Order: sequence, then C-alpha cells, then structure tokens
Amino acid sequence: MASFASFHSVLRASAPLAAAAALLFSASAAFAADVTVSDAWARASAGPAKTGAAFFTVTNSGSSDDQLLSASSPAVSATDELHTHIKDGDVMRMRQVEKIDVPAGKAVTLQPGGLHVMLMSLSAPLAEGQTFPLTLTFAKAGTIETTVTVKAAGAMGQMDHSQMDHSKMDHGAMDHSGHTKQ
Ligand SMILES: [Cu+2]
Repeated sequence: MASFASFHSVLRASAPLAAAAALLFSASAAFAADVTVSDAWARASAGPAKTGAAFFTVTNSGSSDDQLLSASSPAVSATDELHTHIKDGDVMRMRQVEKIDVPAGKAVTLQPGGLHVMLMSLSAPLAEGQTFPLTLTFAKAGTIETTVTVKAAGAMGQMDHSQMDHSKMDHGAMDHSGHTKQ
C-alpha cells in the first residue's frame, strides 16, 4: 500500500503540471489559427526562367502583431527570398526585405508590383496549372504550409501591372546596390 500511496501522490503532484502543459498547448494552437494564408498563386514562367514569384494573402485575426520571416518551396526552388518593389525614377526595382509585417487584425496581400516571395532558383520553369507546397515561417504563428497554384504567365492578380511584367524581369541584372535589408 505504501508504494501505491506514493504513486498516487506523484500523480497528484504532476496534475498541475499536466494542466499547465495542456493550457500552453491549447494557447499555442489557438494562436496559430489566428494567422491564416489564403489564395496562394504564382505566375507561369515565360521561357526558361530561373526565378519566379509567389503571392498570397496573410490574415491575422489575432490580437498580436506577427511577422513573416521566411519562405521555402524546395519542390520547385532551392532558395526563396522575401521581396518588395520600390519605384526608382520610372523603374520598378525589387528589393529583399528581412520580414513582412502582419499587424494584428489586418490582412496583407502579396501581389505583382508589391510584396512577393521570390523563388530564386527554380529547378524547372513553372507551368500553368501546376501546384507546389510553400512553407511560410512566422515569428509567432510558427510554420504554415500552403499550396501554390501556378496561373497563366500574364496573370496579374487583382491589379493591372501591365508595365511591370515580373516574369520578364531579369533578376540577375537587377540593381542590388541599394539592396538594404529592413
Ligand atoms: Cu523579386
């Protein structure tokens, strides 16, 4: 009976710990659900492109600001970067950014001519209709995996960017001199 009693007391002692662990787990699970990724797409490559771009909407329905820190799509590209566009005179230039802010209660849309995930080294040109997994890492929400659908080469999303066809940009010739990380 002595051994049963001590076993019982161990159970009692660990009960608060188990409750705390359960609370932590449910808190982080609830938090992850606060940030969602939707409508992920990329543009089909025009010719033998080495780079591509992926776009999507991040919605933060929680009460804490979050940041997108990195993206990864090893199925199609060895390296991905977070980019934005800046207007330099009449020329739109891409610039790498360290993170993309996703404020509490806001939705951020990555789209042609603006923020995007740059697929830096495609293993093969992206074909219309193709899908591939994209893993996004957030500062607080952690890792979220989404599926990217490849649309026609001229696809623009909701905006008209006829003067800025990303697929025709030569990333290699891009001016990196002003490539400051934010
Ligand atoms: Cu880019």
